[in-house]
Amino acid sequence: MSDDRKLYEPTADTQKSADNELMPAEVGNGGELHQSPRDTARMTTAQGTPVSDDQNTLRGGEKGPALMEDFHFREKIFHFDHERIPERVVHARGYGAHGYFECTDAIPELTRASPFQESGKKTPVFVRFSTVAGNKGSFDLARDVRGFAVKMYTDEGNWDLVGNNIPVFFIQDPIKFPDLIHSVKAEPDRGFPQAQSAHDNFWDFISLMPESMHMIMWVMSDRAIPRSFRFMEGFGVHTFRFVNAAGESHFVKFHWKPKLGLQSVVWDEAVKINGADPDFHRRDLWDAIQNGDFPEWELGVQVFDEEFANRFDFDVLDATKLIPEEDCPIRIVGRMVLDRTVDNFFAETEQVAFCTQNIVPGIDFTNDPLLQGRNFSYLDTQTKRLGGPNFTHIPINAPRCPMHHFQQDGHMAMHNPSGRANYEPNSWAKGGPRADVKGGFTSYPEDVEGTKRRLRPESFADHYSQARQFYISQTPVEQDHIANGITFELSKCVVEDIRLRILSHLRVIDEDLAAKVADGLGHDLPEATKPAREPVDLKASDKLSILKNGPDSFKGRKLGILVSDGMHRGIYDALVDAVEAEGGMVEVIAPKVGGVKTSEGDMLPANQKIDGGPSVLYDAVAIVVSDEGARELAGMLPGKQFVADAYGHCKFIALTPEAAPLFEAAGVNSEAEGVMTLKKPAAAADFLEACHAVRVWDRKR
Ligand code: HDE
Repeated sequence: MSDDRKLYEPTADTQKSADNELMPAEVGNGGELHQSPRDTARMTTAQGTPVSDDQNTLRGGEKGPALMEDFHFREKIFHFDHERIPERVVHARGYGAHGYFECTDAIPELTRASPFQESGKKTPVFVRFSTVAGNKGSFDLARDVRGFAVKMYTDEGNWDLVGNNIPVFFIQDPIKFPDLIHSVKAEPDRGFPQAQSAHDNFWDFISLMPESMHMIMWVMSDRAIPRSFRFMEGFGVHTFRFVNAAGESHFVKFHWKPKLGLQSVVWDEAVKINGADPDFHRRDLWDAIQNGDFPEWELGVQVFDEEFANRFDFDVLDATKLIPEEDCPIRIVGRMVLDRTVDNFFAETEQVAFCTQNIVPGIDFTNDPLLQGRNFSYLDTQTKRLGGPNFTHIPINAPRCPMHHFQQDGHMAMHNPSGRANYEPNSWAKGGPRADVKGGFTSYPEDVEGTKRRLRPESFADHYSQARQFYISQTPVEQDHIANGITFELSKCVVEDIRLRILSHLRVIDEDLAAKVADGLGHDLPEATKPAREPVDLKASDKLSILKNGPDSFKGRKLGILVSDGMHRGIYDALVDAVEAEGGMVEVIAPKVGGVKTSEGDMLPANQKIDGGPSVLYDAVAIVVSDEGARELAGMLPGKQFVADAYGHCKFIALTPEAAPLFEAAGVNSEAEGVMTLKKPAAAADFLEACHAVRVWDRKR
């Protein structure tokens, strides 16, 4: 067996069956292209028989029929035919990476969970980000919730925190999940639209589900079109429990805060990115890690007790509600760094099986009904997807701590222990593992009582107050984006009644918002819905806005520099230096991918040809061209669009004076706010400084 095959097959270690020690194999060791023994190895069949010819099937005669005994051909085709496993029924499109969680503020007084016991302790993680609605091959910039699932390989088992980039959810009871997902996915008769909520079925369902209104505000905001995974928050959503060594419990909500700050794209950009680079988010994560710019998040916890829960305005078990940071502060307890791309997408990202029920001593569930429902669904779905109960034997899912139990057999069993004892209690000398009464996982002994019924608690009845709070917490620019998002989606609904029903909900959330959307649709405002419980006015919370929590440097962002033959080499170099000094990235776009001849006479290779590198792929752009280059680009549609889109998307734009004719052809005022003419290299630093503001929102308004 060659070295790299070892990554996905049991090693001697994983088979330490003699003492029932089930150790997993190591997964992956960096994405570098390197030669391994496999690259020079002799080809074999899966059975190990050497292959002499992999170009021609075995035939009876030169032009005769194929022969059944061609075991190499049959094995190869058979295996190919079985390459696909069912894609996830939701969150099918995703991208994962390895890294670690490091505790920075130990909290043994709150939890006995091993990752939090000492400052400086590192726990390996695998993280998978995803969209929800689209299929595995859909585009990255769909308007959608992003999954943010973290598997921590702790010393006492795997802890899966399967969260989203939005802190609340659409529904309160898990029995509605299949309906929600059916409604958002492609309509069953026609098989479209793909990865889009802008259609009748989704809005019909939502219009009949007032509990979804808070979540709708979030998914119609720019949270649903993040600039990259690296610029988005993550949330555990549900209220969980921390339990310490003395058995005392606190409630806890988990928050991931990106080190780079929050950043999203605008809707028109999202639509165009989907065409220009459907893999925009996965490429971004891959490139960042490969470049050594390791994405990082802080882990924050909101910890509170029964007393807080009882006096809080809403039920902390209701997943359609959040607890504002102003009401319960976040304590940062650690950081997560993603520093390794996968070696193989299928083996790791596709086969990783997150399960909400994977918790470890020190963490416990609460009675959030949604969480309780999820605890059934995830195990069930993994069994279907991965084909049997032994998916924990796949290296990406295997714990990195010892495992000892009496489970055996089943499809693809890799770890059956040796020896006679496969039951417990037994009286054999080598009798196998025994439960640890003191150290093992114990459920928090919460009192449970009540009548067996199907009901929605009265404390879950307010559906509009936090939707309104979210809306009033946004800047005017973000409020416009929400109104435009809803207007766009509803304009794709053919049935007028559906549009009107949503407007009647919006009136309860915010009259201005309802009026803007009604105007955008060309409808009169219908009567407001009668809510089950009248909303209350809550204080705005700055933490709910993206723009109030954005980046403050160019770190992790990308400048696109459009160049032509004869471009000013000195200004180009100064731009690159300024971006790199801040930890940003540069891409060069040129009329031809071979590159351009600079003012110094040397060749500058390009990363993109102009029609493959539109400005939507960059956070800011610079146009560094000669007179002739400007004229040439002015005659090309992609050249004009590069400038016009950057301007329309409120980006900071730098240009050399020679670029003016291109701006004229694109209909863009080269003296507008946020458009800077660089006459000499020293001006590059000022441009970068200006870019800290992320976008020139005022230019559009
Ligand atoms: Fe999931 N969800 N979900 N979900 N979910 C799945 O499990 C489900 C919910 C989330 O990268 C499935 O492995 C039910 C909330 C993420 O592999 C499935 C309910 C949140 C991922 C499932 C919810 C999530 C999933 C499909 C309502 C945020 C992707 C494939 C009670 C806190 C994980 C799979 C990955 C995946 C069920 C609601 C997040 C079918 C029944 C709320 C990030 O088991």
